[in-house]
Amino acid sequence: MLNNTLAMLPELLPPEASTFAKDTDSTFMFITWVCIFFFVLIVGLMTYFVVKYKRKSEDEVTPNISHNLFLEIIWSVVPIILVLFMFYWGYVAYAKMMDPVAVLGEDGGEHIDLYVNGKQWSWDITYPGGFTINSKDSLKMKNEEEFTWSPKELISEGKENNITSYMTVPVNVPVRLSMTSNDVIHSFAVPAFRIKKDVILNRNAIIWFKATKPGLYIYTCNEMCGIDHGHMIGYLRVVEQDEYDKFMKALDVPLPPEKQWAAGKKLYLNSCSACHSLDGSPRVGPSWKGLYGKKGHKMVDGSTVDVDDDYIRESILNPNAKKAEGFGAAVMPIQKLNEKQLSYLMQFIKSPDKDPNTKPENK
Ligand code: HEC
Ligand SMILES: [Cu+2]
Repeated sequence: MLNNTLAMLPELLPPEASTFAKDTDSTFMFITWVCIFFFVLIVGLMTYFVVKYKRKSEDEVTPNISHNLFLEIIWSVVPIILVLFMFYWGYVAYAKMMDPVAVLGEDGGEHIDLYVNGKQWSWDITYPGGFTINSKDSLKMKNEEEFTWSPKELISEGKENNITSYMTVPVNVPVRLSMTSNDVIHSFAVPAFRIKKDVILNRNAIIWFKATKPGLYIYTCNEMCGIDHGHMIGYLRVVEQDEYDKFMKALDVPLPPEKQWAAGKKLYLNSCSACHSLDGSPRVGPSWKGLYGKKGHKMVDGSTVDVDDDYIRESILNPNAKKAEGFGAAVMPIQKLNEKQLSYLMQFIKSPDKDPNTKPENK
């Protein structure tokens, strides 16, 4: 009851919109009430003593009290127990945030992977399928009219509030954010979800959440990262599943041709380069140097193939169907790629040294 009264004070706490919010808030409320209790007790007693033991006459002498063992034990042991209890409570809530099982449930289940890129000074959000929404082309989508919300209105409202980034997730579905930074340390925080994690160059920070209430929330950068740090605010829309599906469909516009090879290269660097070199040296798998178009490419079973689109496609989708000579024992893991990603990768594999779309330099 008291908790509710306190939480009703305007803006003291943001809405509770994720599965983590309750635990964080109960810890926070417990600590707040302990503080209030001791504040009242200490300041109250102090005021009372000030009045009661005020010097009554000029020659009154302060009695010399050295200590009181009983009181000292009480005021040491009680706070220790309280603080340990706060630690335990907070730790249990924190451990849940770090443990995917707590979000996904024992039997695993589906989740959504989003990629978050912090940079001075905005956030880029990359959705499954490789479509990135950044501050420049926020919500540039087809079929806008199909939505129950208006992307255009959201953006114009966002602009007024210095919003530079937009994220959309479905309600009640676990979401995993893989986050990294292009430059300095940022920190990704969603107050309504009670989540926050530092985002650091060359590191991949993971955070999970499950939103529980549809609505419009904000995310911010919580690490002072430069002059426009305050502009790293984004709108986070939590929507019903069918609305999310519509949104993903609307995002499903292929990259312009001049960006496809570069997207393929990025996929290569992220997912394939550990096992495939471009310079002819074998790694876990064969090098891609001179691979495309090769005639009579030898397989472990003695057969040969001509390397064309179909062979590459099969090698990626069903890696163990045909194995290149010399790599019979090595296993290529199945790659989860969609059609668009496959076509970008294909362009890169065909011409790993050079983007065929770039015009020859006239020197
Ligand atoms: C863990 C290591 C590993 C990763 C990661 C990996 N591969 Fe492979 N790949 C292999 C191995 C081993 C082979 C050869 C055996 C086979 O075909 O299964 C191979 C073969 C291939 C071939 C056929 C090459 C040839 O000379 O016949 C293609 C094409 C290929 N991989 C594409 C990819 C793509 C695209 C990715 C990234 C999306 C990728 N691989 C990621 C290990 C890997
Ligand atoms: Cu920042």
